[in-house]
Amino acid sequence: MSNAVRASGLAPRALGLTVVLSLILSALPAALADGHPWQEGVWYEIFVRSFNDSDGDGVGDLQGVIRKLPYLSELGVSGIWLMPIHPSPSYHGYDVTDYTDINPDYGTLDDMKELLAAAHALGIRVIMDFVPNHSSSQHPWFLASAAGDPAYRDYYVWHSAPPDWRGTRGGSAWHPSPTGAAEHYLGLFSPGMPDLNHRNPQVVEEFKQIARFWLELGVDGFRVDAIQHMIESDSGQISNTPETYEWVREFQAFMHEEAPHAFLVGETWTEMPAIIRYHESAQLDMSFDYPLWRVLLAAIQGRSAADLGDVVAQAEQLYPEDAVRGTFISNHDQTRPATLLSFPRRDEQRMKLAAGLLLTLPGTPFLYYGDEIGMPDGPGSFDVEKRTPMRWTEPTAGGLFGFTTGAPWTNPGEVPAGVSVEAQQADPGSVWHAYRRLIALRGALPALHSGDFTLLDAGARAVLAAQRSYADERVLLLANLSTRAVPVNLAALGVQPDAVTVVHAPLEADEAAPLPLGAELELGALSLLVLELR
Ligand SMILES: [Ca+2]
Ligand SMILES: [Ca+2]
Repeated sequence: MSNAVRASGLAPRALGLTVVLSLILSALPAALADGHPWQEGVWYEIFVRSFNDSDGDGVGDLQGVIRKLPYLSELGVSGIWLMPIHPSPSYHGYDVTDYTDINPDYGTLDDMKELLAAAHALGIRVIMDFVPNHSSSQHPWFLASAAGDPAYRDYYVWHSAPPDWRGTRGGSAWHPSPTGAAEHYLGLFSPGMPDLNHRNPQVVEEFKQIARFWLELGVDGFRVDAIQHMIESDSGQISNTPETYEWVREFQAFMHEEAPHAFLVGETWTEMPAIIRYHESAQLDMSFDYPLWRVLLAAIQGRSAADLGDVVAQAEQLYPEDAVRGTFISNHDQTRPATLLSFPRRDEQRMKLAAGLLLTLPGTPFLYYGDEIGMPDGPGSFDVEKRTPMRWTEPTAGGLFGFTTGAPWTNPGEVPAGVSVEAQQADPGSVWHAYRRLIALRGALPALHSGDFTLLDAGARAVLAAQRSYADERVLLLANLSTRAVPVNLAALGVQPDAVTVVHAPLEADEAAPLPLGAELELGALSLLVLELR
């Protein structure tokens, strides 16, 4: 398999895709009849720099990821999303200087081919971050554009008297030319990230070629960074413009033609109506469900399921039926649940409940590396603290923790004992084991990964009650978000107690809860039950 995938990277386009596709079809699990294979599993976001260092230089790398694929398989994930792995002047990589190469800190194209082959052999798909909205200000395209090279001049947006547009962080969206010329360029995120001009068909074509390059290498799709900011309107609207929807529609059509097995997931960091339009108007394969992220964590913090239930029910109604939502409770831009939910002290039960909701509600879940062990944010308050090195072992006397044999590239901060893969795997009651049980349960019950959702009224604000069903399979979800036990009457939810065939308590070390239940059951504090019904 390794050799075949390696060869396909250099083969003519059609041949390469055929080879890669047939390998994928043989190695990766098939989907239920009405779904896509990529929507049924659980995905895992990896910041390569912080995941696992294979050579002791203190920086995580692709060989480090390859060595941890069996770990991911054991956890049960069926796909990984690699944050940017291209050459870049920044630590995070969202300002790319070469879109078809690998950051030398992380390895080589051969390492990437090896990673793809090894992941596919384990049934793990691989998607990459794709950053078409902006490049690095060090990208040769931008340097040529700034210097006035006619071939690249229109790759970016220049203005001699720029209008008063605000960028994503509130300051001016325009920055003075690095050449000292009396003109400004557009950079919505920062001066180091000039926006590419996707009104220029040559730029659009460049990104199709880049996507083709990685698809031929064997990647299974892309997470599209800053998707809502692709094209600004003349009036200064910087998000969700008609031109941006059109760009997404065209790029999706290209992707489907080029690689039917692959998919796009967009960083749709916006409100529900705008996200829905990416499905309705642009046929986006998958959006990220930012509304659910907000309401799910707020529900756990506020100990009330009311808004959470309403938002999920509303989403079920309003999204087109074939729209796929990528759900998450954390990513590289957000405070980790272990930090957010551990006030004033570490609260693993809350972390498990957040995971339990994520993995039983509708959508395709994306986990963020480290959340499965309840890893908190680092010591400061910048974005880098959400991206600190993975804790593989309990700290040694020398302060090592399995990430590197050298000095980590960033200060990992103090972390309490027990927050490591080693310690969490040794404790059946840990956050890690709850994730593992939840992922397995979700995989075993099509109602959980592909079923519909009907909100029920349990008569208590702290309790989320819902039925999920797929074909003739029915499950009842019961989650108690409060810190007190709450009685729940099954008959009042329309469920006869003798209809319950199996009770799962996946947050608990002893996951098989006792049968039979009476008409009234007591739902423990911060607990989740999944009841299979006949
Ligand atoms: Ca390294
Ligand atoms: Ca833009």
